Amino acid sequence: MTKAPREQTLRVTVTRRLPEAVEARLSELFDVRLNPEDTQLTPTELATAMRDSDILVPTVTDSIDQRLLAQAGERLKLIANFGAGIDHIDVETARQRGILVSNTPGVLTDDTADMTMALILAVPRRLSMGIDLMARDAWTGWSPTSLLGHRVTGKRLGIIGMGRIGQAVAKRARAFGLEVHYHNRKRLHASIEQEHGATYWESLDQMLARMDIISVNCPHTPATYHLLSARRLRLMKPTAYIVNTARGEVIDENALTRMLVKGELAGAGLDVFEHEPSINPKLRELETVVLLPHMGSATIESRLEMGEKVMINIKTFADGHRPPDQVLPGML
Ligand code: 8YV
Repeated sequence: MTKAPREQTLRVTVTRRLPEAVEARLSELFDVRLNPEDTQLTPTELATAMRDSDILVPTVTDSIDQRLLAQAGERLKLIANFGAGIDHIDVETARQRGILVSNTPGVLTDDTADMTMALILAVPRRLSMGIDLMARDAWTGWSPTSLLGHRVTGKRLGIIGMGRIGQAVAKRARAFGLEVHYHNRKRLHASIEQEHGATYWESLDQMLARMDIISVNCPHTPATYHLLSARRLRLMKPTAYIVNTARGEVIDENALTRMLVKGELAGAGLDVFEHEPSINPKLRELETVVLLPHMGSATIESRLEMGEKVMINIKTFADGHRPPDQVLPGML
């Protein structure tokens, strides 16, 4: 077990601004370096932080790769990520260097599932077109044939990744009368399938071909990079919709955009992108698409609870134990 330095002297560097209450508590507990300007640290600044700190608290916007980890100082012992996804951290290299990694699972499940559901409703019901019409003061009055979308109730939803968030989406989807289907690395226990009324598809290809709506809820790992490749996207029905609140890298964004432009898919709701904050500019021109700026877990409640988890992970580590949310290589 990696030995933690004495708590009072622990230097913790937080890469982005966090809610005031979290920063205040962190400052009471540790020798904290904050980032009040909230500007993303450059690789050089990150390297400095990793040289001079015992603990780093990064977010999804910091890429902690092999090259950076090679420059980490002897004193860096824990990377306590503020976030659930850890695809921006090279966990294996960290492990080799004796640096533990922890994350904040569970506390953003409901908020992310809510946002997924919001997109599942928004895309087929053309919410963004209605909002745009009102914002431009272009509404000329009700008409029986204007802004017609498609009914959500009764449609088949295929969830890719039936972990915490996938299951929380299933729960919501059922309440909206959707038929729940899923694909997962491992089949869930029969009692959980029953609880969600969910049908398991071992073959992702076969599920894709039969669904009306696909929701991506799996983590981004080497195995899920471009899981929805051009080939797989072409398996979907042209009337189908796709929603992604997980990670942009799971979908080949350019292939998806090309299909949406040609009308080979009915629409998409995207909260995450392959090269955030850049997006394929053609996506912005499409009426069939709802775009959000990675705000799936953006509630004050979730951010406070994420902060709470980060502090528990650091404190437990400082007390000489393994952080409760330690992430091991290949775990996600
Ligand atoms: C967080 C997320 O806001 O936790 C995650 O994996 O994708 C987001 O919802 C972000 O990661 C904070 O670092």
